[in-house]
Amino acid sequence: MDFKEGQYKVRDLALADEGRRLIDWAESRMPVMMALRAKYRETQPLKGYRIAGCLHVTKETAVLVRALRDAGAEVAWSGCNPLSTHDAVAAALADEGIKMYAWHGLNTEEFYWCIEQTLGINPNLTLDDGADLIFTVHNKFPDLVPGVIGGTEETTTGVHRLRAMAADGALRYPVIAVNDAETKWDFDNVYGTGQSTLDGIIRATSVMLAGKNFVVAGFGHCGKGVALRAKGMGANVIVTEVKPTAALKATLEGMRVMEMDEAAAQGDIFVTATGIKDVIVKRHFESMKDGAIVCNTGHYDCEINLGDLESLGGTKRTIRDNNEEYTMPDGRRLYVLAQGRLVNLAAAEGHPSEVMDMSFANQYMSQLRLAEMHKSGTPWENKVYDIPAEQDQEIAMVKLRTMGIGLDVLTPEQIEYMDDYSAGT
Ligand code: 9W1
Repeated sequence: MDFKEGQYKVRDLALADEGRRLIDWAESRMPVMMALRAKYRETQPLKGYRIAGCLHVTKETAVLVRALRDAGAEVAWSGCNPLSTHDAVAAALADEGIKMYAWHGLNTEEFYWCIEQTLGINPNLTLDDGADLIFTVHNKFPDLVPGVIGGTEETTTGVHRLRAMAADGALRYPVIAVNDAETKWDFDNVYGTGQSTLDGIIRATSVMLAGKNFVVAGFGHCGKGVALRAKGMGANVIVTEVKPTAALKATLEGMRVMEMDEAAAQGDIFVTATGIKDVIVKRHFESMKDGAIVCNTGHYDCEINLGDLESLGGTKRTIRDNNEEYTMPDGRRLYVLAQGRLVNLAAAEGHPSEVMDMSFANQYMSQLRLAEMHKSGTPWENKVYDIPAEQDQEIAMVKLRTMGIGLDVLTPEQIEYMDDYSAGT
């Protein structure tokens, strides 16, 4: 471990060069962040601001960190998940002077120790993925609250909890809900999860998707992303659902919709993406075909009931990383990927950089908004704020421009026509 008091604690600083190459690669895929970084390097809107961040230490996050620093901020960072920290990335950022406290596989005590170290900069802005930093400031370091202008939160769960906190009058500084931006949740869930889930399945199995019966449980945003990508790879997609409108959408997308009890016997590959537990249980394992592959990209590891699978009394062996074979007493072999945990994170690398580009542009612009609010001298209320709708359009427009895609513009006559209510339709 490399530790310098008040500066960093990372696995191994010697990994910095490897980390820099990965971050440079991510930069080449994140044009919106790079445009924002170049723009605000000039005007330094974050000069004098101290940001404590708690978010997965990945090559994409490093691009966000560099952009915050280049806008003038002093930045201290910890990871928000014990397993998502990329040690080479952490080393590179520490080497660049970011106060970095993160390493892969730290325990719970170390996790909170890292968060507390970042609070040592006496932050006036917080940046969260899961709200651990906001909670730590509120519960353990209330003396810091008066100095904090506001915070930003990345996730659905975090935003939900912060809204509950605000409703109880317990939230003590304003927070912007980054998650609720359309350019965040819609693209993360559909295109991020869609690609990374297939990526994880392929890395763990090298299986061919074309011609397979590919069962997707749940046709929410994540399920839809997975189903569309699988279809594009030539699979026969079967969707299972509990919600009538979702089932109807899947049907009209050309997918077969049926009960899991029926799909279980037909599927070659199963992906759960429902957010609820016990989607695949004992009776499903009992009717699956020899060779069936089962994995989850939904809510943690409870969607596939592995206890049920173990209870069928077969034998188990590891085929390769993230791929375990269960041989049933009747000789059928079933394959479980990543032990039923999120296959897109465990067996692949999370969302592609191109998707994180937009999520992090929302984080970045929200931090700027908090600093602007502070400079204008009109403080906000202690509640959860939404991203302005114009910010979504702005981010999407920059993304399109960097992709070389042009848009038509409404003429004044067209706008007048749209708004006209004098002559009927
Ligand atoms: N976030 N940069 C694992 C990611 C764990 C993870 C998690 C992402 C990114 C969903 C954020 C093994 C990156 C992250 C790589 C990796 C997430 C949990 C990103 C996808 C969300 C619980 N949640 N995310 N890249 N681990 O992709 O910051 O590889």
